[in-house]
Amino acid sequence: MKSIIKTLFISILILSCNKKSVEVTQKRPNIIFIMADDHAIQAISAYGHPVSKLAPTPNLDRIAKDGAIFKKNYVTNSICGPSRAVILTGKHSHINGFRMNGNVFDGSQPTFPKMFQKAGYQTAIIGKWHLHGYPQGFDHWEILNDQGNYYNPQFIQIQDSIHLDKNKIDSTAHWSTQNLPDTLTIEGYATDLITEKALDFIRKNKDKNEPFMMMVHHKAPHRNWMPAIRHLNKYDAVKFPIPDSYFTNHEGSTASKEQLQTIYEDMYEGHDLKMTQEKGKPDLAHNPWTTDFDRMTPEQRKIWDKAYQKKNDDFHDLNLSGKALAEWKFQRYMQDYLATIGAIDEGVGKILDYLEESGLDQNTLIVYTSDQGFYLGEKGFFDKRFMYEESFGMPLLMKYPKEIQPGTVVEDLTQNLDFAQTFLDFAGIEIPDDMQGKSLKPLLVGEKAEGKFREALYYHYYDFPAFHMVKKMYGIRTERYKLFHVYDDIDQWE
Ligand code: SGN
Ligand code: CA
Repeated sequence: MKSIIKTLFISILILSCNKKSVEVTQKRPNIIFIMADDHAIQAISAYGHPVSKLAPTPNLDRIAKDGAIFKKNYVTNSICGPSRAVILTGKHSHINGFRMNGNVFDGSQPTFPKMFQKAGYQTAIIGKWHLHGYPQGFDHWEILNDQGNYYNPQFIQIQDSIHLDKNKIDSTAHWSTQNLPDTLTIEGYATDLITEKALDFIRKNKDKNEPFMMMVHHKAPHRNWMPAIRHLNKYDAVKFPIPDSYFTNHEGSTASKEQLQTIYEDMYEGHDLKMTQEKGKPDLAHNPWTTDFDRMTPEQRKIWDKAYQKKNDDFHDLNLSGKALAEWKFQRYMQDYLATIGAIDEGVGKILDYLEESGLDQNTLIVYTSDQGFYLGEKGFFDKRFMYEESFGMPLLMKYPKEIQPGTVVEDLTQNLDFAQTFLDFAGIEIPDDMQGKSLKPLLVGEKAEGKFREALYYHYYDFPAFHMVKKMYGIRTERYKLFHVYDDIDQWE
């Protein structure tokens, strides 16, 4: 009798322990972090900008509608690699060491994916990495070669490292992006391939006991804005509103006067604007980099040329110059830029649909953002780097039905610096003291403390002299004011 009671007691104990551990693992949300490259706030219809009304993003808007939209989210340093390093570490550029694109990320430092991995999550990164050195803290990674290509891109996985210089394969490896074998090329369109790889990862992990944390990093809508085959004529018939500041003379800003990122002065007519040399022929105008077009298969190239032929021929007939040409270039830029977002929106839709069908949506925090903001012709610009709102601002949408009320609008000052802490907080993983952001969870679950969430934001851009020649600047933004100092090359406050 005594031993029966003992067995019974032990069985109950084991059962209740198992139940508890199941509950604990189930409680921890999956995290899907989707980040585009250079996706402007103006180009997400949930934000309501006139441009986005002509090129809506219904699937991205689903995240905002069913979850939260951040209206004042900002980057700490408006350039690709640095933004990614801040997101991974929760630390400013001068602390994580990655100040500009050419730097090498010190992969041995603590990052939030490493913390998730240690806490038992399955972790993955798919798509653009751009930090040089191999990703660490991920159970699975498939990264684009450097900036990646729109058509038939190359993906590198851990097993492919044998193709690279063995001496350089360590935590701070700056791998050569030259001479990668053709075997790494996957035929298809980058955005679609990344979406499919992300769906594969979810399918493989959906029934596992451990939750997953996956980072999905698109190449689009990065320069040189090559839309998917099915979207080559998507916006041909649309006239986008030209910003009032398109022809500004940059009064009071030497840095703005001296940049090299003006649509009508600095874009390459072939590479960026896909303009042809003469009517009736597909040969591109001046084109310093042909690689993006050379990567296409002959079939892809044929469809591409056919899709652009009429619009390019029409352009030659117009015989434009001066202001009219500058305005034509704006329209071509917008049509291509926004068409590349078409495939992102569709891909996000596929992921949202799959989460809903599989029932995973309830326990998944899904995030959509971009590595920084971008100019769509404001001040005549494309690209980013400045501390003006268009490139300093960063879109941010989050959905997690269990804890975030649909239609949540966050107006507080937030930053990419906060992402790591936010994800750790939602997953119940300890947040290291030396991270410099703040968890955004209280703003999302209605537990905001009295007073301002944050008094001010700090910004610092270091990448000069470099592509586009935007000078170094640091600054501060509060709810009401912004002040920045352009230094090194000149000494000017704005
Ligand atoms: C490339 C682009 C630039 C862009 C940088 C950085 N030129 O050099 O226009 O500013 O990347 O972008 S391209 O024609 O080669 O695409 S970032 O998003 O990676 O920081
Ligand atoms: Ca970028």
